[in-house]
Amino acid sequence: MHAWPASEVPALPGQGRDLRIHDTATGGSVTLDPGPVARIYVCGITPYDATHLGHAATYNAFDLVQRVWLDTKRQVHYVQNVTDVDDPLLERAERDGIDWVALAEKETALFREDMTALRMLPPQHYIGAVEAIPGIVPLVERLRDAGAAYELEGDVYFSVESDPNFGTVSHLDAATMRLLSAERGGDPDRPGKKNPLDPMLWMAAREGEPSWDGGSLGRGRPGWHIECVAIALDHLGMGFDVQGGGSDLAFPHHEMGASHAQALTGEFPMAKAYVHAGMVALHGEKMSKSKGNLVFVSTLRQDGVDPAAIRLALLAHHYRADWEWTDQVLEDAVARLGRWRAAVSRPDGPPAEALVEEIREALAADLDAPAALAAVDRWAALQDERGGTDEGAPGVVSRAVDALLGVAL
Ligand code: 5CA
Ligand code: ZN
Repeated sequence: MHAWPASEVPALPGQGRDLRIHDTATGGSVTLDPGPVARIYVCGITPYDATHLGHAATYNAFDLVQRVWLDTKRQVHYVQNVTDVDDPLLERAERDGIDWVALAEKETALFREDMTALRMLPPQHYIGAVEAIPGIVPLVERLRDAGAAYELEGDVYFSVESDPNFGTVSHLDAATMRLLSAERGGDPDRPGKKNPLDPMLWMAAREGEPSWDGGSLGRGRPGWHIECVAIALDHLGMGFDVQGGGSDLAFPHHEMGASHAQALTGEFPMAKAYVHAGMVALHGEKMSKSKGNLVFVSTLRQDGVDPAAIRLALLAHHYRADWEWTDQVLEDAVARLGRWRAAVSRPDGPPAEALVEEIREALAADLDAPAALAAVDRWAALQDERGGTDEGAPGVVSRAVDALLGVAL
């Protein structure tokens, strides 16, 4: 699949900082030390509805990760998937009486537009589940042949007991895992499974549903977790730097994915850090396509809201916090954008070097975007109150805000 166009990332004077980030697996902060090419996999959308502010907040967090790396003059190898066949997509297409392929294409196209407008850097490999199937089938066959997977009425399940490190991403107790598994696409109550938590790797063809040739597995379609593993291993290999997603993906999705990969390769861990963004709520509840309490990026854009203001609204919250979208959040962001634009529209101003360092320091410390915004606010206030004599300083600030925060002033 094609991704979306990249906005340019200006180079900044001085030295970028290495990223310290919270890793769900260790429960603490890790300083990442990627080689010259940092490797990141971020779980993509299931395209059955438009991009909402919760999605955008999560992608914003991983965009910042990349901007910090780029500032250290590293290259970034970024991979993202599109879950373009799965139960929720098929169910929505059925409910609305439309073709599931057309629905997925339409929503993926809108996602690309939203990401472009928000200046999110595109992945080098943007891969759909359907196009990944030829790579998924041999992985499932290998897991089965190694005894890490088993068949149940034609479906193939992964045996969580085959990975000695199962549980080390999310560290949840058995009861919580069972509950979350039922809520998030698993089937813990299906009779005949070796362990209720075992996730499906390959679903045998169902009447009226799309299916693909699965070689010795028979016709069917892939499970959700193996989709991301196949794509990540194909394009990044084991031991990549960051696997990212919202906190609702820690279990079962990232836990199961790590186990699949570890059982396949005998290596540990799949990712050096598992990084999770908090959940954005609307009217007191997590924004979710299934509940329908959504504010879409595309609706705001159509209403004439500047995408830079949407981005500032996201950046005003720490990526790990759960927070609530309100009209006030957007109004504050619009006002801030106005203040910043006025401050950089003069040829000279207060010195910019210290501000660039403050933004770098804030982001390197577990992506503290709110602290970065506060630093820019202080510079803009100084410019407004007293101005400054540093020629070109506003240009430096403008480039730093663009390069490190993805906001074009
Ligand atoms: N296709 C899978 C991942 S392989 C999936 O979870 N798709 S999704 O469309 O449901 O979500 C896309 C991303 O947005 C995921 O990282 C998810 O954790 C995140 N996300 C979903 N809802 C919210 C929310 N309310 N707040 C923050 N992030 C969210
Ligand atoms: Zn995923």
